[in-house]
Amino acid sequence: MARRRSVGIIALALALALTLLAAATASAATQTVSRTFGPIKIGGYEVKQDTTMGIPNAGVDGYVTDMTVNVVDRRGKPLPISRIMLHHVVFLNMGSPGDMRRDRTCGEFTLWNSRDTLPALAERFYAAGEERAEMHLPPGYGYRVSSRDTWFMVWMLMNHRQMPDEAYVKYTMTIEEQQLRPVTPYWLDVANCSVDPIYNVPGDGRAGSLHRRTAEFTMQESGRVVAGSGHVHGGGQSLSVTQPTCENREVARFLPTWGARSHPFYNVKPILHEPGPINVTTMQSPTGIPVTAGSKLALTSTYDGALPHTRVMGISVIYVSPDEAVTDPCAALPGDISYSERPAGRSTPPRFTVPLTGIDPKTGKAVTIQAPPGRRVALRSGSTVDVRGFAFSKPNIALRKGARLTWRFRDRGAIHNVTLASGPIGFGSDNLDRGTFSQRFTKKGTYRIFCALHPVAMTESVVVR
Ligand SMILES: [Cu+2]
Repeated sequence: MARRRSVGIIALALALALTLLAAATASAATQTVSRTFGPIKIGGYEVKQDTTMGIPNAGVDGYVTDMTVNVVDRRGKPLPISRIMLHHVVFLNMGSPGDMRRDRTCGEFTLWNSRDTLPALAERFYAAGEERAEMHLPPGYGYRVSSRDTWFMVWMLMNHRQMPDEAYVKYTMTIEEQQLRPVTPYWLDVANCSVDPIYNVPGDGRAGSLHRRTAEFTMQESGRVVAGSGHVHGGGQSLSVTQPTCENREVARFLPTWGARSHPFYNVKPILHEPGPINVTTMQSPTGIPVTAGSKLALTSTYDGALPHTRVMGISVIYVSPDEAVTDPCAALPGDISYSERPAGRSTPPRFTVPLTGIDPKTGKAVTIQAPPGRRVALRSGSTVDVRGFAFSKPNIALRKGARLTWRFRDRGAIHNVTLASGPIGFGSDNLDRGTFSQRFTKKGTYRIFCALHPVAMTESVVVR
């Protein structure tokens, strides 16, 4: 009897322990985890960009349902843009043995020097810029992750102060350990497959005109688009996702909101690029927008066409829940498509002129300049400017209308570009450490130019008469 009772007590204790364990497991099923990468050391007024392999991954096996990112100090406190600006950050996942990932819209990525490429053996699954885009999937869906994943990060940060600084990129994820319906990220990008997917809006149209750029993407599986987000730069009007296969009907539209005139983006000096939006709407649909393997989605990026906007982007990341039961990509759209609310702000991109910035020789501080120091030299069409030693060899140039200028990139190992800050027509070169870039100046006026990677050190003024 005694033995039986003890067995009974043990059984009871075991049952109790199992119950407690189950409760513990249930409470651990959803967790919020934060990971930090850094420190990233950035010189005074430096724009720093890189691709880092092996950043901390989710650390657990499960499904990411929500993800946010910010730039913080050593103690985890968010850094104001008066110190560091997170220009953009992209997260890529190579997966793990037995669950290798590949990017769905690129075979290979072009690297920072615009020349070397790497096979796209990792999928871009989340990104954010100044608008701090967030990933929020509808209930029941998740992006599958494992503690054995290899993660990459493509990032660009700007130091707005004279003194060297350091920053950490902190990303926070809600992770569900139970199985959810997995989503596949599709990266839609009108300048796709580059770690710096930029293009330039000439901005020589009349007031109110628009500039559009479209790219098409082939879906690799049938399923339903359950969420999406967008990224544009200064001057952006909208991002529109359409189905060319279905009379090009619009299935999603992402809208930027711009800060008020008093917003730090327009007031924290130096201003090293045209400020981006403070928010871009995100889309959710628990039912999902139908897509089928082989059908196409198009992304159209629309910008203001009346002012130049250089080195802009047009990107949307959408999340597809694979479902072989979807056979008609043109089936009726679900009734549950919803968008995040737009914050207070301006709904159309403000007119903004990017100033040239130089260094005050006395204080070493950044100041707005009209032109770099030095005399202006008149050049014939076909003349060349050397880009060498972190400088343009001829910083002040006068040209006749219609003349062509060629920049020769001669800083081996250091990448530069030639980018319009302000002027009659927008243009920008690739990021280059060799080779040349040419531009014909077809409109009279003053062209203020900089290297967007070294905007304080490398400036140039071209007056076209
Ligand atoms: Cu440069």
